[in-house]
Amino acid sequence: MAMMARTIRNSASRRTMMMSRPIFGLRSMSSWWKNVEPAPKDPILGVTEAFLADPSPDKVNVGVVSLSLSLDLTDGAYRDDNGKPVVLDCVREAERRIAGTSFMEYLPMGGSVKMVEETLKLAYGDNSEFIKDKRIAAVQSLSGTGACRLFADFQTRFNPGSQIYIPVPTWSNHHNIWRDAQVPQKTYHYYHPETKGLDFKGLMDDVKNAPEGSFFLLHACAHNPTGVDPTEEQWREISQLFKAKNHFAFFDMAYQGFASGDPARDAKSIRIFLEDGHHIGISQSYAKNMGLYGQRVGCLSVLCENEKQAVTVKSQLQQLARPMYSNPPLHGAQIVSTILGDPELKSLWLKEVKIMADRIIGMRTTLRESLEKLGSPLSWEHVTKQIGMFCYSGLTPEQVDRLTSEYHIYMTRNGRISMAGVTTGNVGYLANAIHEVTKSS
Ligand code: PLA
Repeated sequence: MAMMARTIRNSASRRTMMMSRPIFGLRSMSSWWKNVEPAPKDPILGVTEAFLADPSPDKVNVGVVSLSLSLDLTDGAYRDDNGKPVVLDCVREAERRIAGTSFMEYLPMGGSVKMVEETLKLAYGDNSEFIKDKRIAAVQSLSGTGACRLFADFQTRFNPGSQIYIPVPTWSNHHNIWRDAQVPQKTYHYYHPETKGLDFKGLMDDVKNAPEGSFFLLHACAHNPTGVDPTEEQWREISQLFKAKNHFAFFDMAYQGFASGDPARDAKSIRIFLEDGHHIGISQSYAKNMGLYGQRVGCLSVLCENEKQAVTVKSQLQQLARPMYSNPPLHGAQIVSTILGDPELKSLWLKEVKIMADRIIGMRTTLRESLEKLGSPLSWEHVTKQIGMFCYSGLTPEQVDRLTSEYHIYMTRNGRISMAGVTTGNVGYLANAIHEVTKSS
């Protein structure tokens, strides 16, 4: 007892001594993060934050232009015609079937084998010889972003010093992903501001002039932010030139099904490259086409020369994942494999994807017609020509700022409108606001 009291006394006095003694060579506690500057706001998700902070009342009387309506057309999150987020029926049914599962263990580092198998069929085709021959190294990824990042890390580890060619413009996060993976970036021409279409000549020149064996990032369909895709014929020419130059094509396919309403048709670019014998990489995501945004489920695949190489490459992809997040999440993968593994649920999913894509296509027509009816002096043909979730409107950053400050309409400052947020109810309000800020330009 006495010993214990002594020990406590001793340690207490030691503590007092330490506290009163100046600590040389150590920073004071508050200075550890002194040099950290605030990160710049994300050009997409930062705008959504601003929308949520807007105190303007959300008066949902739509089409009546004099009323104030608060509209978020920033990120590509699908809404139904009432402006509500959508959980697909096939997802609801899959969740019902999964409910009560006793499996809550870790998935393997490469994720759900069943989910990956089904996902590869969507990109490479149901009867793909590459799947049969086990030539594809594939792992479940943290949605499309995770797949791109894993690939960028793989590129830098096994092709150190290599660069990536990225289209102008592109999804803003592509720059962050390859930057953080320490891959130097080059750009290639893609969008032609005057024609509001594809700068095919500029693109082909850049592909031709890039050093032999360069890495290129391609949007498989529904290019973000422009909504401008090459035609089938143009894809064939691009593929041929890639072949001649021995370039590597990495396809980001974040919107399969959202361009045409048919996932097989939207994979056409990839199928053309496969027919031509390219060894490509693909990022796939179920965020948009299954509405599984927050589940973070996707897939990274790399087509290899043979099965042995695919096994090796997969082992290295897993090796990259292990120290980062160890293994991917289970629930979203179970939803996807339940849907795609059941012919009935799969056909329900295909129907639901088409409904989403068709609603967006319909809204493009209504937006264009509304602007024309208002007597806009500008051409809005591109609104219906572009495809996918986004309309690259041609609005200037200043015009976007006016839309936000005067009409509470939020979108990215590059003039990208998420058509997924446009509804029968708000399209009139949107058209009027666009007309007001553009009529004198
Ligand atoms: N690739 C492209 C071309 C994308 O547009 C997006 C998402 C992703 C990958 C990543 O999606 P995922 O990780 O959720 O699967 N682009 C959104 C959202 C929809 C975002 O910026 O994160 C956009 O509004 O552009």
